[in-house]
Amino acid sequence: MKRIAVLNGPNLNRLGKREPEIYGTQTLEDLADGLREQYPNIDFDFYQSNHEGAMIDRISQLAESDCNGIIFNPGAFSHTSIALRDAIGGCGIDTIEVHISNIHARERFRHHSHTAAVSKGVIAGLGLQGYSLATQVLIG
Ligand code: CA2
Repeated sequence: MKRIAVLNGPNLNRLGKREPEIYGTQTLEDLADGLREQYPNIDFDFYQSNHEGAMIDRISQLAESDCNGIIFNPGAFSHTSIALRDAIGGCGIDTIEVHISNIHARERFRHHSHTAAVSKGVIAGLGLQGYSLATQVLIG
């Protein structure tokens, strides 16, 4: 069975609770339920943290595991964190970066992602469907 880690960064624990016009009405729990229902043969490992160091620790643990792929929404850390870029770049696991909103259609400071450059690909602006498409790509 393939194992895919789904990592969500800061403030994404609030998904579905505020700003529905940008991020929709579904919660992280809905995301997990939907992926598990759509891909019953995949062992998903969900993790969310508001802390940069905790995310780096998690990626480091995954690097030592049998994880087959990472779906990563680093949230605002995408635009700021060279440390997360180094963690993803050095983990040896295919990673697809997902943004729920279209970061390129938003404020200029969201247009650049440090982590995108070390990812296999990036999906932005397709809502939670982006996580499903990323799964499809990772399971090949
Ligand atoms: O579009 C995305 O997925 C983002 O990664 C979301 C981040 C944002 O900083 C990135 O630029 C783009 C923010 C996530 C905050 O999510 C909330 C959801 C509901 C209520 C409050 C925050």
